[in-house]
Amino acid sequence: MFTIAAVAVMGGALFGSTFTAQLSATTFDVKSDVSALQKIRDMGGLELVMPAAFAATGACDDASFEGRTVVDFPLTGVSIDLPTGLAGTLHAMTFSEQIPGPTLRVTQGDVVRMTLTVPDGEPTPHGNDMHASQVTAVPTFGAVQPGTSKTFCYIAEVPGVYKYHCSGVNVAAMDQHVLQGMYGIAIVDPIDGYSKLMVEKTQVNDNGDVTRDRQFYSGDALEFSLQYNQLYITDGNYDQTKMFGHQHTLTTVNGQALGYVPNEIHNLLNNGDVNKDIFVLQPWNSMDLHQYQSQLMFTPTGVHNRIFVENQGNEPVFFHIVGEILDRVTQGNRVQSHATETWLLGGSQNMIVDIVYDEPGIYVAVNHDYAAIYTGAVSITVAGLFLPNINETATALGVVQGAVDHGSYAGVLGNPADSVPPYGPQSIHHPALNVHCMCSDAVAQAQADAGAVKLWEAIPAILAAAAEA
Ligand SMILES: [Cu+2]
Repeated sequence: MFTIAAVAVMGGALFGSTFTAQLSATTFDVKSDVSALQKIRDMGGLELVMPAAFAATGACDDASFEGRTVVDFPLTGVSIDLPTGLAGTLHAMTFSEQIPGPTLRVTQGDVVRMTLTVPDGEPTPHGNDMHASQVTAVPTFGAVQPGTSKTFCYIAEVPGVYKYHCSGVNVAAMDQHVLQGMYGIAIVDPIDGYSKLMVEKTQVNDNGDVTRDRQFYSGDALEFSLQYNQLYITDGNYDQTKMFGHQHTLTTVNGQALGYVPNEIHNLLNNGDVNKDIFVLQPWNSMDLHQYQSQLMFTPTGVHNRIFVENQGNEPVFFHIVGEILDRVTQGNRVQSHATETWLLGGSQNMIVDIVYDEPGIYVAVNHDYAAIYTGAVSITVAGLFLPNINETATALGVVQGAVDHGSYAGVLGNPADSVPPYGPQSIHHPALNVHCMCSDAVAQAQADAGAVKLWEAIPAILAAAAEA
């Protein structure tokens, strides 16, 4: 059983030094006593408080920040309802009304100025722990009460991909807040840029010998980001018993189970019928689902892809792309592998996968744990112009521009906006984006305002115009 005393001990172990807990004598069962969390909330959380001398931790006026670029990163901690597609409504907790939260992108050496605001009326305080920082956890990540905000600053010293997450109410209920949606990533680009990519190939020489033929690609890349997690829910609420047993309800990628599979648009364009499914699992088929309708990811062949991957969850991710070999795996600023079939990410672990798709086709990124595959960890990328009907139909429709011009269907349908991180100095820009996210209508509209296409409006309008002509 999980007692407050146990939480305090855990906190002590986590933070490694002395602290005073407001609660000392009281112990109660958090799992079964629903009033326990309320008691913690009423007192403003378990205060793992250090002396006031440490109050300046994370302050933004540090002399070492002078001469550096300061990047603001505002977040709002807010509870909203979102659909899960397969398990009813999720009573989600979010950063800024989206799961995952907004992606921060900075260059190594920049100062990040993070402000977390919790609106009045939000039923619980929230916190924020950015793994890209190296700022003492206590008291920096303490609870931010409803109706208040808190700012801390740090230098992003080490390049890589880093999780950020809600730290709950001074670490109490942190599991609930994270697994109900409060997580995101920070990408810290290396100060000297990304290395060129080497891909192992072979060739037959003029004299008939088969020899190695290494191919090199510039550090510039077409970029995607994939964040893995689980939902442990009953009736839309976090179910801690399921979490303790690692019995997830759904496996999510960027907040959604099976969010990157075909939908009825692809059915129509490729099979001529919205009801003729291309793939065995298409739970987000309808255009009425708007930003929640599943979308495919697209890339041309022969182009350097850089995928930022984070395991936000509570279970391992065996990252594999069916039909491909991961050409390079980087963690932090160190290459871990040149070519590997699968790479294991433990909880709160990340990597950058570099890959070049050589052949046109359908490639499926999975967590190669069958329990994860069957519950949602399937994300499809179509490389090149593989589906001739989509090519013909979609190019003729001209939703955005011609597919042929770009060597991928992203030219007409766009890539899902939530699969593409903010651009950095070495990003190859996507020809178009479509509105897609596990997010509120306001966030979806913000994507549209930034240029992403609402396919659920564009496709029917174009089809109607085509029928009239
Ligand atoms: Cu929270």
